[in-house]
Amino acid sequence: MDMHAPAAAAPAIIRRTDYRAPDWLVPDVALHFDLDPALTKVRARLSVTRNGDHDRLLRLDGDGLVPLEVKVDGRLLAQSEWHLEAGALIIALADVAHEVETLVELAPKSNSKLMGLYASGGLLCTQCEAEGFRRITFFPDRPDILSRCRVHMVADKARFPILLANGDPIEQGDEADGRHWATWNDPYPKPCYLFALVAGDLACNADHFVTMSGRDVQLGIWVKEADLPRTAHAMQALKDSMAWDERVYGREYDLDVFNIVAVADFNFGAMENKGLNIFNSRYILADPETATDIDYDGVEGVVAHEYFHNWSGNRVTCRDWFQLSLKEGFTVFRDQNFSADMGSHAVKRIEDVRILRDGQFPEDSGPLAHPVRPESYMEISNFYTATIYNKGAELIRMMALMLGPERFRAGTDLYFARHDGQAATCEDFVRAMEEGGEIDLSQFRLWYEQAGTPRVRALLSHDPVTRQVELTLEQSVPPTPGQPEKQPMAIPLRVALFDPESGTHHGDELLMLTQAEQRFSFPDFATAPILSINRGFSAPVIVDTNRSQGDLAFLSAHDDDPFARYEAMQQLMVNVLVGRIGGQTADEGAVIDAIRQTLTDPTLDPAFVAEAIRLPSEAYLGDQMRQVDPDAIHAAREALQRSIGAELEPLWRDVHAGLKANGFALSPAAKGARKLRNAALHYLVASGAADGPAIAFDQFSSADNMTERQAALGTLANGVSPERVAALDIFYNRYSADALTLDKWFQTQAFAFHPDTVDLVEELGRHKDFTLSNPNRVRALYGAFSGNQWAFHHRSGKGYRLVADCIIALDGLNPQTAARLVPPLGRWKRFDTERAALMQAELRRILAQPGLSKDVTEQARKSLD
Ligand code: 0A1
Ligand code: ZN
Repeated sequence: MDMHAPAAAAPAIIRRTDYRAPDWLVPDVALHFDLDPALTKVRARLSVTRNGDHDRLLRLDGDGLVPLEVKVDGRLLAQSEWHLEAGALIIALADVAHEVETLVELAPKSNSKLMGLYASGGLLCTQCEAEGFRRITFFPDRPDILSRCRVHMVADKARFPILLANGDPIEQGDEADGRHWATWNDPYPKPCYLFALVAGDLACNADHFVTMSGRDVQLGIWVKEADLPRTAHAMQALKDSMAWDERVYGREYDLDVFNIVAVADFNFGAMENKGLNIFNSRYILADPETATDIDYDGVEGVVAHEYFHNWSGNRVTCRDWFQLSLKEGFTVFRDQNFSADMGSHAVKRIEDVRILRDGQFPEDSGPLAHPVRPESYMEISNFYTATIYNKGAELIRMMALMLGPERFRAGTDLYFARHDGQAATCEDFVRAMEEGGEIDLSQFRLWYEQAGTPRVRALLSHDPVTRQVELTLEQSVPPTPGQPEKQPMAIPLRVALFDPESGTHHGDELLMLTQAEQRFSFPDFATAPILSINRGFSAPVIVDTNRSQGDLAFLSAHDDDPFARYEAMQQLMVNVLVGRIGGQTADEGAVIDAIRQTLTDPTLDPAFVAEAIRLPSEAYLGDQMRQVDPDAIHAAREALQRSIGAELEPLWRDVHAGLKANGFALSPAAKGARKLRNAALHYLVASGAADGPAIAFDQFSSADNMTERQAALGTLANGVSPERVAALDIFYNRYSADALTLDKWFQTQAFAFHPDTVDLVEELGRHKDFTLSNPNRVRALYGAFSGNQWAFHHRSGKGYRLVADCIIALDGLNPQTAARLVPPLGRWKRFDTERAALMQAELRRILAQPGLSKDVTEQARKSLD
């Protein structure tokens, strides 16, 4: 061994404060693709202009590219006239404007990272966000360079009859040798991360949309011919999104065509490339046979999200990647409200808060915590996080709440008008809100700077003599990596004070908590009221209160804010469970009564009831404890579930039988009924009733939709009945040819509360249908498994080893997807010393791998701190 070999260089850290305007701009690009999976030639002609008075070299980013030709103003440069530096092409240019041309060759079919130009199921497609364009051609790959782009593609006509790119189609034609070509032009200057092309044998679900100004836009959803019948829901979602953005934000679509392509291999959910969105097929394809209601909602939400990016992301883009939440937080907020308008506001809010608590709160309290506008990164792909997306959306929501609808709209109008065609910052957005909405957001800006979930302690006291009610609020923001000290935040809290006699309140108030401790007085209360706080989850904080179980039971029956009502019920359950886990004999009667009361209240929407009666997840319970004890949590939760099941058994039977539908429908009412019916089945089986597995098996076999079929399968998968094995086999045989549905078979087993889950996952990792090359399959098995707290944290450490093995094996193929599996291993500080040591050992083993990617290195290193 060479003792002088340098240690693997630490990946460079990029800092927000190092931002500098670009040295060279690229107003126009012409790209020529000679497409072939084995060897694609890319010729790029860039018009470059010097930005300011300087003599710095032109630097065109590249990742794994070798220039076969470099020309400046038509002249072929000698090798000595350019050089490569960390993959980038460096050229000295004399004047203020030049034309630079490069030629490179790519092998899309060997691109397993799924970044840049790659092959998926016979298609050629691209993914450029965040830094994939530099894997296609030499270019200043940063979002503040906006270029008009023209794309010319040539390919074999039989294999790739459809050629799509950004913008509008211009021309197409045939060549003599069985090849054909197409030219597309995108008139809107855009950053290169929004570049896309697709070539393949695709069928189109074609439709159209007439915009608010009367323009007719051609819509196309492109999939494999056999999948066409599964595209109707996505098309409806697209048209609904287009109409919604006009109605709610005054935003009209701007090109003559809007295309969506579904691909089977994709690292994330979907991508908002200008005029040519590329989707993970799981967010396009849906039919009752294979998609659950959650899948349908996912399709609707993601189609809307990508469409909404046309304004919040594309027309106004990000100056640098530290501003990622500018487009993502705002766009998530927009898609959440769209979905709420399409279905139930109450239920959507509950679902979104659950996603935040399950995904973002743990991130914010762990080693990977970062502000919504981060200060530094090694690999930007690691920052497509729940904090940037979901907490970012909560920040926009708080501003919208503080401003009210009209002033918020004035703020967004100003933002779009002022920054259209620009690369903007989070600060630009906040300033537009301040000016358009006439509000001072100075202190609110801390939400972008400080990581960590604020904690608010709320104490209510009542003086019967003065009839005064006093609410004392204290806030604290926990230390997070690099931020030991925090300042008080501006926290908008919606509150109401309920009269326990009448069950009503005198109105909802918005309190602004801006200091570390603050008192609010309310006059004229004869009796002590009951506090309803953080109604609608007005701020993404953790609230501790001095409310009794009786107060919570009252709110779970009377609160007129659906979120607060749900929350009271959850807190009631958490108190019992955390008490039990801590060895106390907490009374479960209040929980059972509240569930009975909720189930039998005819005024409630079944979808809301299903949410309200659901026990908090094991992970959420873990978050409420000083140290997570996965076995004790599991045992306590299972025991409570069994009691609820047994005590209310006749009710569960009634609900389950009563909600059996006569034929499938996708209306909110039908979806709500299925949700509650599945919850009833779950409790019925949990009760231990002898016929439970048979009833589940019957639902599994007779269902005419995947929502009921998969729920029954999931319920059976938790147990050890003979029906479990039968149902899993039937499911496999029926769906093994359909990748998205087979994912559910893997996922259901990885999620199962079964004593042998960890061994089953190991076996499934060797199953003939398991593959590391498809990110959906990897997430279905290992992603789901690492979210199964009880199984993943198996005392033996085997769960940690399985996930670490997967990360190591996957890193060489697809580092982005590998890196997304690291965070669960980084939660070791929350566990006992034995588990913590096992998790740390796996992180060290990962870090010891030679040639480890920057993606996994960053996540694993930070996770060990
Ligand atoms: N902008 C997309 C997310 C996305 C990010 C990176 C990707 O490449 C691997 C793909 C998609 C969105 O918010 O939907
Ligand atoms: Zn997005």
